[in-house]
Amino acid sequence: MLRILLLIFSFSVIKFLQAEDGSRLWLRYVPVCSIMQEELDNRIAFIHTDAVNPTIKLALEELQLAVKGFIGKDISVSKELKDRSLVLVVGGSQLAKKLKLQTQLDKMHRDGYLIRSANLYNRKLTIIASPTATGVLYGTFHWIRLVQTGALNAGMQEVSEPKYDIRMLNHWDNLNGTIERGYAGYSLWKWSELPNKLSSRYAAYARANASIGINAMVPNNVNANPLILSDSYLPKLKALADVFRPYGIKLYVAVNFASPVALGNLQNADPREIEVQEWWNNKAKDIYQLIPDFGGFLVKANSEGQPGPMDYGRTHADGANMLARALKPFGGIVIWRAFVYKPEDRDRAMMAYLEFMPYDGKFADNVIIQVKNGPVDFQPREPFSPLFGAMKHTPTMLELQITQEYLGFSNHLVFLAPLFEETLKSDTYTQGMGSTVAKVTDGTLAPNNYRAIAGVANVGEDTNWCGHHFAQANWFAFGRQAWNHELGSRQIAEEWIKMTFNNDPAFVEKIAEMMIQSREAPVNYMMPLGLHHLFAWGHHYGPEPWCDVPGARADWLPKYYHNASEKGIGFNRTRSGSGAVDQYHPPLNDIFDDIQTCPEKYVLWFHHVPWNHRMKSGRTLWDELAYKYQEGVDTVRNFQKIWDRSEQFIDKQRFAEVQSKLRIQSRDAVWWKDACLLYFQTFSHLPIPFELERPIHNLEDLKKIKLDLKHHN
Ligand code: GCW
Repeated sequence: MLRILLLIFSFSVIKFLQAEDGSRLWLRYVPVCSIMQEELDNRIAFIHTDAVNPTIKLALEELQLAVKGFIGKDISVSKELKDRSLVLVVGGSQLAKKLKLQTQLDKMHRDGYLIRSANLYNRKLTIIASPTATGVLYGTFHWIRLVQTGALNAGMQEVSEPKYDIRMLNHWDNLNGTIERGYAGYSLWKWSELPNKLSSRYAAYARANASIGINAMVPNNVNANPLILSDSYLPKLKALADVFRPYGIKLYVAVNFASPVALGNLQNADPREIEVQEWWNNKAKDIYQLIPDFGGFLVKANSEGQPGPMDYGRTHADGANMLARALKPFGGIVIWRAFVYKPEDRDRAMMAYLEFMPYDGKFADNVIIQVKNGPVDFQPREPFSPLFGAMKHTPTMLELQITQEYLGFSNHLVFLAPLFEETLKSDTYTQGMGSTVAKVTDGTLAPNNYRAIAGVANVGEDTNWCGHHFAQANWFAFGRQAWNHELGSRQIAEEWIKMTFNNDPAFVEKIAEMMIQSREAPVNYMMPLGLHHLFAWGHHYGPEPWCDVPGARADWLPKYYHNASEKGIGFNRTRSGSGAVDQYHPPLNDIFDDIQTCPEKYVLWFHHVPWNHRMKSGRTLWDELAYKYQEGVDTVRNFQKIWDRSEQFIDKQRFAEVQSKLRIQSRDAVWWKDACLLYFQTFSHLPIPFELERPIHNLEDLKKIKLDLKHHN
């Protein structure tokens, strides 16, 4: 008893001393409650394994660190199987045979793991087993998570396998250290110091990814600088790959399609030219010589000014297949992005589908098409991209945006798991009811060679990695959903809160509720009912629905999307408009086409709607719009109350930092509401319903606001 009291005392001192600046993310190994302490004390005295390699070493170290944090005890690594051992078992090892696990491991996904408590040979054992060392590392982190979230139980039997093989982060980091659409400081990658000096954050980053199952990354921007493939950069890439490897993370690179011109002095980058092909073949050889497990190329081609095969009259398939051939002998793949929209007189939302469908089935078997969740561009809410499920003979993968380009940067608390979940669970109907985006990308409905998912990263040099403490939850959620898209957002939120803040049920409940609501809140205070792209020119932070830049591409201006007039508002994508509805599989095309059946959350995405149109609530469209904006503002104000009431549960620093960001978010929400309502009112000529709060800004003043927020590129 005395010992426990002493331990508790020393833990509180440790807790007191430890700065809670967010740098430890969800990997905070703090003392657990006394029941769990006893349970752990009872179970873990040693760690045993017979397979020692760099990855298993990491798992051992992580366990030692965690147990030390949880119960203050140093556990030793034992060469033999002793009582009260935590046993790490890799497929193919003696131990796997001895413990009779091999048959089960043979049937499992290579990254999968099982965790089991057992009494074997009269010994109490906790087994973490996987066909591979990486899987053991994932299992280890999961076991730690179970302890942190209070979910460890004595008789447990858990088997877990990933839904996607490639769970990838795309960094939009430039070689000069800035990050396109990054809001957490400069890039983590110090290109000028590499390969000789390795920042300690490389391994810390890899560890955080491994803890949530992320196993692939692209360090550089898809608006790619050709230099990344130059002879001086390849050793830098190798140095990063070497750090990431033991954590099970494969390195990929974003490439500039015109690299042979920029680096190889070739006349052009035409994929039909033998010289060009040879240049890529040789480049692939050079890369694999340094990085034998290199993953492959990510390509943004013929999009927003990037070069591509169409510059030479060739197709996406020609371009992708040339690169695919270069990588094939080494097992690499090409991830070719579908984010394309030529400056044409067509609906931008239709462009990717129009451009890619003709090449369905024409891509090499080591090419996968990366499609953003929605058909336009990571807006607060979009319907899913109609390419999902439509491409029957070409694997597609989902690209999500973790960084909050269109969701208040790192100032707004927006938990993205519900947005990701909404996309993954969207029914494409392409193979009958239940053909969700998840199922058309995870191999369930089409035997994909590559089952992959990507998220645009939100990490940078900031001490807390993501700028906003709650933005860490989006990195976490992406990893958890990439592993298992069936996990509910609520469960993910609760896990994250328990690991990142604390386990108190009342606190967890309130904060989880707040996080879940935080997905709809910005939709309401920025762009409710299917509105989209009302953002300011040059940055995507504040509202500028009135924005007009002479000479700018029409589809870069908000008016193109909202079409507000005296008659009404919204983009007519029905059959009487752009016809985009027919890119969706029946019955969705008819559902979206008919204003009576189109879900109201998408109504202004698909329809141009009269101001006095009756909504399901019985209100007119104008009133409903005003109500939605108000609801967004009210929700964020309520977040402030929830947070302020939770002070006792949170360390000082993180409490104050989140509190101050919530104030910004509240002010911004009012800014958005006033800007949009006052501007749209110049068309509707209708009063803001009198029971709602009155605007506190003048439209003319709002129009003068010009934030000095550069593109971040
Ligand atoms: O979301 C838009 C961004 C660009 C980005 C582009 C893309 C990397 O505004 O900054 O460029 O999409 O996804 O390629």
